[in-house]
Amino acid sequence: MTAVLLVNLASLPMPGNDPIFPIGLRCIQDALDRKQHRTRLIDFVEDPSALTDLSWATESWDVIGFTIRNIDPVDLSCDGHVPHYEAFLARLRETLGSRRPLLVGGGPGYSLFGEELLGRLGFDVGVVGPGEQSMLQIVASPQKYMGLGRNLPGARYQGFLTDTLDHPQSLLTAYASRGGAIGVETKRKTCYQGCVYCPYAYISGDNGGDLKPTEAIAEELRTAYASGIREVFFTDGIFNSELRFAKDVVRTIIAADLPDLTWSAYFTPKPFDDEFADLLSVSNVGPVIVSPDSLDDRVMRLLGKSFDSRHVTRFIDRCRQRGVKFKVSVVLGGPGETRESVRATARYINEHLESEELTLNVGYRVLPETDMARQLGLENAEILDPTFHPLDPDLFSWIIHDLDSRFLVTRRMLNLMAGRTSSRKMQKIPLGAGGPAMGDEGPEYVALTRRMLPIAEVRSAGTENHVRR
Ligand code: B12
Ligand code: SF4
Repeated sequence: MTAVLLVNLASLPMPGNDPIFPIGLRCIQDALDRKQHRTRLIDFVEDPSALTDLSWATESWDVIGFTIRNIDPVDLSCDGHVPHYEAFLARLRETLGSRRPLLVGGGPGYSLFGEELLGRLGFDVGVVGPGEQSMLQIVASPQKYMGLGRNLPGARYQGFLTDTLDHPQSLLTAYASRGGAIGVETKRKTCYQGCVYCPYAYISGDNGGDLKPTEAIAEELRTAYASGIREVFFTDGIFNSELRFAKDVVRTIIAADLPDLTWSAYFTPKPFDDEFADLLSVSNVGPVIVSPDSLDDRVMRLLGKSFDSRHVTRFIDRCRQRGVKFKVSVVLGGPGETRESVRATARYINEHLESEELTLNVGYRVLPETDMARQLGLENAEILDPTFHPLDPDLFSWIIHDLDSRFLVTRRMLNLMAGRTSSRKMQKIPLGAGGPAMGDEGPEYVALTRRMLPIAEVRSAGTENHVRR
């Protein structure tokens, strides 16, 4: 039996971070518990005092695992989280003194920048991708991994198909009281689409294409419901990428008959048929979220979308006919965005959507292992700080000019203004630094970046380095 402490770094108070239930770390803990290891999970939402008093770290732990969910909030106006992780790890090391448990990193954000974070945070070993199997391997003989300085690939985990998660009541209550949804997985199967900015296939690693048996999904929903959870988010990259299975899951939700339980997920408008829309309409689904990102067909193609604006219109019609609530997510300022494409997207929005049906953002975060990073010729180390695809500085004015006034509500206007201000202050990574880049008509730089100082330097410089949304 190994003593393993698991720390949810995603629950640290950081500007732009609004913590959500730590589903990934709970998967790791559940796998370890089933093999009779001694575990404890530290979460600063559940126990805020654990942030000031780090004495929990000084018990006799063999291994300390850290989950890093987000690198930054993927928002033009927000700072990155990495300096906060560094500052916390420095404090923790100080508290540990001469004690030397094995330090292990993992999580979706960690997986993206595994090599960079391993060094910067001083972990002995990390896991890129689904972590249960590798973590079991590590805790079986921690000494083998001490000072390894390398990441292990994640691996398929058989327990995903057989086990159901039963989360600790106090952790559930802490997050339920904040009003957010808890995550539930239905499958470990990489999305078949190839959006140029999307790193999901890389993060998911070797996920074997496993579909969770619907009985296990029902069991997990019932258990969470019994603990007071009334909102669930299915964490699949795309919930209905396997339409037949998605229908089975929705039938399972309906059959579970859990009054007031609402749920949501990321959907795609294709495949999406009448039968699926019928099922959704009686399943108490919350907003059905689709992400065409643009509503200009040329830009959608450049983004790598496998559907076009006609599919979005059919999706909207199906939802409206059945009173199913939906949200269309649009992110302007990506590859090929021009004055005309912004006009076309705004025209579509004006003609088809109500204000509350639109999620609007500006700026594409360039992430590792994506076509976008490759097209811009940027290395991972260059994009650890918040880094965005080049965008025309006039983009913000075009949006305000083109959208009907009913879409220009205060919150959206504030976001646009914050984005404009931040993008003007960001540094430009010059052409040549990253390779081929934009061609003749593109801007004179490869990407916009917000270079982050270590927290200690920010404080000693006496500056407020954080722009809040
Ligand atoms: C579902 C999802 C959401 C849902 C979450 C719903 C919920 N209540 O859980 C919603 C829509 C709310 C959401 C919001 C956001 N998300 Co999100 N989300 C995802 C998504 C698609 C799946 C995450 C998930 O839960 N997977 C299932 C769990 C079980 O897997 P997991 O957490 O990865 O854990 C496994 C491994 O990572 C590993 N592991 C985890 N911890 C540890 C620890 C150790 C020690 C080890 C060894 C292994 C290990 O093992 C686990 C089990 O196999 C990912 C993309 C992806 N494909 O991963 C993005 C992703 C995690 N999100 C991301 C971001 C940025 C956000 C937002 C900031 C977006 C925004 N601007 O609002 C917010 C932040 C929310 C928050 N406060 O943390 C980024 C994070 C990386 C980054 N760029 O910084 C991702 C990777 C997507 C992307 N754009 O690249 N998100
Ligand atoms: S549809 Fe979603 S999950 Fe699939 S590649 Fe595109 S952005 Fe990624």
